[in-house]
Amino acid sequence: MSDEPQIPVSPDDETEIPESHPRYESLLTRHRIEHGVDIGITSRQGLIAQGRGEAYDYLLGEQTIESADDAARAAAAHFLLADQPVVSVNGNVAALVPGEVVELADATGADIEVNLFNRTRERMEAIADHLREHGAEDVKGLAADGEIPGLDHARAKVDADGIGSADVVLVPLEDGDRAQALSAMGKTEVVIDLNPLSRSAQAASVPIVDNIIRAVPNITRHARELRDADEAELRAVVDSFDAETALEAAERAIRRGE
Ligand code: PTJ
Repeated sequence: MSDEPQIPVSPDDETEIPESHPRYESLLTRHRIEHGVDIGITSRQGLIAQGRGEAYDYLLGEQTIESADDAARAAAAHFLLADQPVVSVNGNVAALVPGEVVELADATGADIEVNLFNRTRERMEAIADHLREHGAEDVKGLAADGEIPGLDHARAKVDADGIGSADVVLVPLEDGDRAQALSAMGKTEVVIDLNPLSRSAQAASVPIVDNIIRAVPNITRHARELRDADEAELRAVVDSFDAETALEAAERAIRRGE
């Protein structure tokens, strides 16, 4: 019999993956995505997206590199400075970090909005329910009474009082055209994407090149640390971050292991 752990069938059994396993985090992540597909919140394409992300994570050493930590701190400062920050949630995000998204929203006063590429009423509702089960009080996205100009697919549908009027939006794990369209609307965009060359990462004001399962709790940790900072301190954190430098550092880490 192999030494590999048996992958459990439900997140309730996550403890069946021994934490000592060298690929514990990766196995846990796969398991959550698989479960997300089983319960109808993650699309099958989400499995492919996860595989792509994993390859980059492997090359990063499955750790948060320094430039990603700087980016997470800048993201936290942006959230705390914002009038109306929103965390956008798709099927992968809902499967991987539902509770962590709720904690981030609580720590920063952000709204949570479901926004899907493969949008169906059933998936929208299942994701909103899943987030509520993890403690979310108000989940936006179902009104869909606003629109992001210049996009001809379902991701253009937003809530007018959510992403539609937000000044800072966290956009994790997606392809780049919405990221670019949100930038064109003048919004500050924080992107989480393990691929520093993706269009979303390239379009972001703050690209966080890290696995979402590490990045979201890390933004929350920084937000809690910065909670008592005044506006000048928060602006200094924002101003000291340079997106291009962070993307170059991530690419070097991936290509050359630096
Ligand atoms: O739920 P839906 O219908 O909105 O669809 C969501 C997916 C993810 C299927 C859709 O947005 C998609 O196809 O995305 P892409 O074009 O595959 O892009 C996903 C990006 O996220 C890629 O650049 C991956 O490298 C990256 N990625 C994947 N998993 C992770 C990740 N980045 C951070 N953490 C991860 N765990």
